[in-house]
Amino acid sequence: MNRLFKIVGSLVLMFSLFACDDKGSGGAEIRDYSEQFAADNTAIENYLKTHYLEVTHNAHGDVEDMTITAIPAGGSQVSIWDQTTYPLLNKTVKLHNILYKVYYLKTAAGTGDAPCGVDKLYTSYRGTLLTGYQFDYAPNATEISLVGAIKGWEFIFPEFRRGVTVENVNEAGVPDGTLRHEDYGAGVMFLPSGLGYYSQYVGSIPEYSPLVFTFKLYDIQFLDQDADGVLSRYEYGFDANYNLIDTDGDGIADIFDVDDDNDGVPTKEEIRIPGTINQYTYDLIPDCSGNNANPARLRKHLDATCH
Ligand SMILES: [Ca+2]
Ligand SMILES: [Ca+2]
Ligand SMILES: [Ca+2]
Ligand SMILES: [Ca+2]
Repeated sequence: MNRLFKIVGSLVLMFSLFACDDKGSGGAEIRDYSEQFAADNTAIENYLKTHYLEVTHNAHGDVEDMTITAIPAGGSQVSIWDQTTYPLLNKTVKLHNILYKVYYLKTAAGTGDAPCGVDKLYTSYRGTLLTGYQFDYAPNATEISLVGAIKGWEFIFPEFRRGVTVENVNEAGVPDGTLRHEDYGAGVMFLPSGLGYYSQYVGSIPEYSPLVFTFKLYDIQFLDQDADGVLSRYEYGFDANYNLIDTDGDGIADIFDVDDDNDGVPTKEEIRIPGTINQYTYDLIPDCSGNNANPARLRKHLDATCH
């Protein structure tokens, strides 16, 4: 009897250990992603219809600050949902086997390159809950790797462009070694909890919290996740089913695949300039016929018929 109890007891313990993956930090069952997204989307749309956005600009015309406030009773402010100065946009992305609709808006598009979803950023940002509670604030350029960031950042930052970095000059017109950012992209993203922390209680963010971020995209560092010589920005993208591009269909997305066309020759070898140890820049990688001028060509590292 005593032994049986012990066995049952350890089975219960084992079950609880294995069941941890299905529980949130509060110990409750993890909620269904689809149902939670529907609830979050309703809450976000209500927020957009009951809050207004104020944007200030600096002397150069760049976005300085973005503030979101609840429209007071009887107030004449135009909601984020109804205003047309900064059109409300949305993007469809796939995660957790469901499609998420993510609202965002641009207060400035930026003039430079866009990052891809796995690059490194220099950004300033403010994070709040739908209640207005501010849980994070980084007023100065902060280095963020999108790979380690919440998923909403990976999906929305590529819609924005960086600006330029300019060196300040002193009164005599001599560069003083300090830098400023100009012409950068800026905006607001409204993330369902599934693209944030979901069932985790993180810092002062309760479980299942939709998150609002205002942000500026100052600069980007382009990365090559799989070290194959092709920057991730040229390998990152989504197909018609919202999956990461996987040229050879082996289940490893191009950004992580060292042999993108599965012809047995690693990409880093295929893009080597014959007779040298150097690789072609992406612009000059030829197709199987040797052509390197046709912009629509299929580059040889993506074509299994040659290497
Ligand atoms: Ca790569
Ligand atoms: Ca692949
Ligand atoms: Ca190959
Ligand atoms: Ca090939």
